[in-house]
Amino acid sequence: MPPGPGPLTAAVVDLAAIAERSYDPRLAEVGRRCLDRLRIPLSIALVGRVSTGKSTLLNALLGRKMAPTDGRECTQIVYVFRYDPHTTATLVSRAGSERTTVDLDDRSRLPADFDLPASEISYIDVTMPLPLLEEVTLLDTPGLASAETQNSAATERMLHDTEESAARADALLFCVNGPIREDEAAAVRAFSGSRGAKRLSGATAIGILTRADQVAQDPLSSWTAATGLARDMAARNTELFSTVVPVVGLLAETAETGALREPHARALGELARAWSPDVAHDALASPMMFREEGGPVEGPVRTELLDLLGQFGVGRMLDRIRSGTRPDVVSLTREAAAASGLAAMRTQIRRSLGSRSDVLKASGALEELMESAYDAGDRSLYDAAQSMLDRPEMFPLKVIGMGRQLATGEVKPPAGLVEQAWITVQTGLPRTTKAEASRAAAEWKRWAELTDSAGQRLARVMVRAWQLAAESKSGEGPP
Ligand SMILES: Nc1nc2c(ncn2[C@@H]2O[C@H](COP(=O)(O)OP(=O)(O)O)[C@@H](O)[C@H]2O)c(=O)[nH]1
Ligand SMILES: [Mg+2]
Repeated sequence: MPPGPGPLTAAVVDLAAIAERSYDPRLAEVGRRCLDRLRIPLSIALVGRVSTGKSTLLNALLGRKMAPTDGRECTQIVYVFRYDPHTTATLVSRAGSERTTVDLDDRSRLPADFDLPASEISYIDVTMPLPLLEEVTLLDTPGLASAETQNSAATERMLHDTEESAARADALLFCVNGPIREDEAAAVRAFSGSRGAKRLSGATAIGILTRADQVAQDPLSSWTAATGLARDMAARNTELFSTVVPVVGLLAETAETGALREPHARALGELARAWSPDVAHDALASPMMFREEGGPVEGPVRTELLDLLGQFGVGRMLDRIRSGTRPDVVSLTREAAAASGLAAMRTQIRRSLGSRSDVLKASGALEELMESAYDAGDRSLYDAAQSMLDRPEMFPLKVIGMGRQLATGEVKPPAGLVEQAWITVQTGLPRTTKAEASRAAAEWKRWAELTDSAGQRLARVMVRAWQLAAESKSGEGPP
C-alpha cells in the first residue's frame, strides 16, 4: 500500500482547500466533503439491482457477516465500511447529521433495526481494523429497484441514496445476475441520467456477475455458463464495465466468514458416501428434492447446507469429497473458497482499480469540485482546476474524463477510433513505433476537423496518448 496520498490526489487536495475557504456556503461544503474524501483510501460502492447479492459479497470481502443480507427488510440504507484500529458503528441521521453509537450484538454484528426509521437515517458508519480497509473504503447501497417495483417513497429514497453514494465513490462494483435484461436496462438507464451515472463508465466500473451459481437452469453447470456469459457481457458492454467477473457470493461469504461448522462437514461426508453421483445430481435439481431425497442427514441440517452453500455449492462439495477431499471444516472451507471465484475477482479488482487508485481518487473529486465551482460561478477556482488539468502530469485524469465522454455518448468517434479510445481508458495504449503512433495521431487529427468541440477535446487527448505511447520506448519499435 502506498503511504499517503498519491501526487495527483495531493494536487486536488490543494484545490479542495481553496474551495473550502469559499464565501459560497455550498462550494465550501463541497470543498470540505472533497477533503474528507481525498483523505480516505479509494472508495468503492457496490451498486446494482436489489437482491443481486451485493451485501453477501461485501461480507465475503470483509470476512465477517456485518451487512444484513436478506432482501426483504434489509439494506434500506447506505453502510460505509472504513478503517480504524477499533470496531465501531455509528448512525448518522439525515437531519443535522447527528451521530449516535450503534451497539453491535454479542457476535459483533450490526443489528437489523435501529432507533430511527430508515427514512431518517443518512448512513451507518462502520469502522473495522481490517487490512483491506486500509486500502479501500467500501459502501453497501440499497440498490436500484427494478422497473416492476412500485415507485413508493421508500424505493425512491433507496434509489436516491444509491445514486448519491455512487456519485461520491471513486469507483463502482456494479452487480448483475445475468445479461442486462429489459427491466435491468431500465434501471441502468434511470441510473444513467443521475449524478451517480458519471461513475458508471468502463473507466471506473467493474461488472460483477454475482450469484453465478444460479445463471443456468442446472446448478451444476452454472459456473461454466457464468464464465462464458461474463466474457460476453464484458465484450458487449465496454462503455459500462472495464471487465465482468463471475463470483458465487454465497460460497465466498460462507468460506470467508468461517460459517461452515463440524456438523455441516460431517453431513456432507455422509451424503457423499450414501449418494451416487447420479442420485446427487437429481437431488440437487431443486431445494425441495434435496430435502426429500432418501438417505442420511436430517431435514434441518439439509436446509442449513442449502442456506450456506446453495445447490451448486453442495454439489461441488459432494464431488470434491468423492475425489478425495476430507470431509472436515478446514478442507471444505478451502474448497468453498476455491469454488466461489472470489480470489480471481479480488485480483481483477486490484488490477483494474487498485493500481489506479491515485488517478481515480483525484479524478472523482476534481470533477465534483469543477462542477460546483461552475455552478457557484467561481471562475477563478474553475480556471485553476482547468489549468491544473492541463499540466502534463495530470494527463491520466484527462484519460478518465475521456471514458466519461464516451460512456455518456457525449462523443461518438467512428469505428476503429472508438476502440482505440476505450483501450486507452481501460489499459492504456501499447508501446509502439514512432511511425505507427504518428499515423494513428494523424487519423485523430483528421477526425477532429469533422467533429464538435467535445469531440476535439477527446481527439487532443488521443493525439497526446499516442505521443506518449511512442515516447515510452524512445522511438524504437517493441522488442
Ligand atoms: N445461491 C446464491 N444465493 C445468493 C448469492 N448471493 C446472495 N444470495 C442470496 O440472495 C439474497 C439477496 O442477497 P443480498 O446480498 O442481500 O442482496 P443485495 O440486496 O444486493 O444486498 C439472499 O437471500 C442471499 O442469500 C449467491 O452467490 N448464490
Ligand atoms: Mg444489500
